[in-house]
Amino acid sequence: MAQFTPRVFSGIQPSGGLTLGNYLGAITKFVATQDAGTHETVFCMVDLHAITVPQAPETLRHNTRELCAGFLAAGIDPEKSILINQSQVPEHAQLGWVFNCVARMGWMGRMTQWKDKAGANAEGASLGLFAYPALMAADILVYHATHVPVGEDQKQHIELTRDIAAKFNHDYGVDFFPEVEPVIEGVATRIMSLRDGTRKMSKSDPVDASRINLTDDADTIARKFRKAKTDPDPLPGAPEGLDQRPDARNLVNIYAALSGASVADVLAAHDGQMFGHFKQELADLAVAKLSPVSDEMARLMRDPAEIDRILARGAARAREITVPILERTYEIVGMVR
Ligand code: AQP
Repeated sequence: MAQFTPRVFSGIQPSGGLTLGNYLGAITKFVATQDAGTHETVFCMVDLHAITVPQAPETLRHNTRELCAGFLAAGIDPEKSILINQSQVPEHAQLGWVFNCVARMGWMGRMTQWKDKAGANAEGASLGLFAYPALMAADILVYHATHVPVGEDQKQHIELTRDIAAKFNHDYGVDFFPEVEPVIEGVATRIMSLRDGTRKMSKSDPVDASRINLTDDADTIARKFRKAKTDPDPLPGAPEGLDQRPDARNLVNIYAALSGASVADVLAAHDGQMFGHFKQELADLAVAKLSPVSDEMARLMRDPAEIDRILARGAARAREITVPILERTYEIVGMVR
């Protein structure tokens, strides 16, 4: 087995503003991984993925810069990590094409995200939405990344990435692409909608009250938590008391993730409390944690040229890794170089 440099890759789509789900499920973990210093780290705004569903061009450009501001404000250091926008590193799309020819239609058709997003209208969905996981595999493997921190919803795509790497290696008789490992840890792997505890909190949910946006002000955050769906029972004293209570569980999970405490400790401290009171505490905690991040995002957004400079430099650093890996891939496949 070839030896690979321990390297982390992960990305977020600029398909809307950042949500509390992206923040807790992804960005805070990215920052922790970067700061641990055990792996090289590459973080990406995946704008090519965003256009698998319609995006207004100016909104996409704004969201991409705002997402970059979110990464920086949360603690991603562009000197320590490689911070990039996907379309500025063309090898992602180039390897994506090779992987379109490795992945099988049947594999793609089984992806739950495809089924959820295409819904009943698969005929009208874009080809890009169907092929999304092959491009995602390329995003990861064009860096020979070994670990991918993600939320629970992306686990199936990482498994597909492993299948694509294994099929490529097998078909061409090489040991070229690594077996990537998903890293799905902590209580925040799946933050749910504030309006329906059985659905994921999502930046493209048409109902704004279903999510906390990182750009929401303190009043909006408090109002959204106040109106969050719960049941009439008080908080239980132990995690088993949250069984069959998805909305209640979600709020407790969010509290635990924001405070750094375990779910058991949060429940022990709030045993028997009514949700009205708990929601107020949760809102205060969320505002205390998120407002420094959103203030810094707003500051960074006042200088978009600086954001563009950071992304250009990130792309140049990224290509030192991606160009040789793509060149070698083309050689293996039989392209004249
Ligand atoms: N609700 C969530 N809880 C925990 N983690 C989440 N992630 C997203 N939502 C939650 C994690 O954030 C990273 C980036 O996700 P993405 O933007 O690439 O796509 P997504 O998972 O499809 O996120 P959204 O917000 O739901 O976007 P849209 O609405 O455009 O589809 C991933 O690591 C993801 O697990």
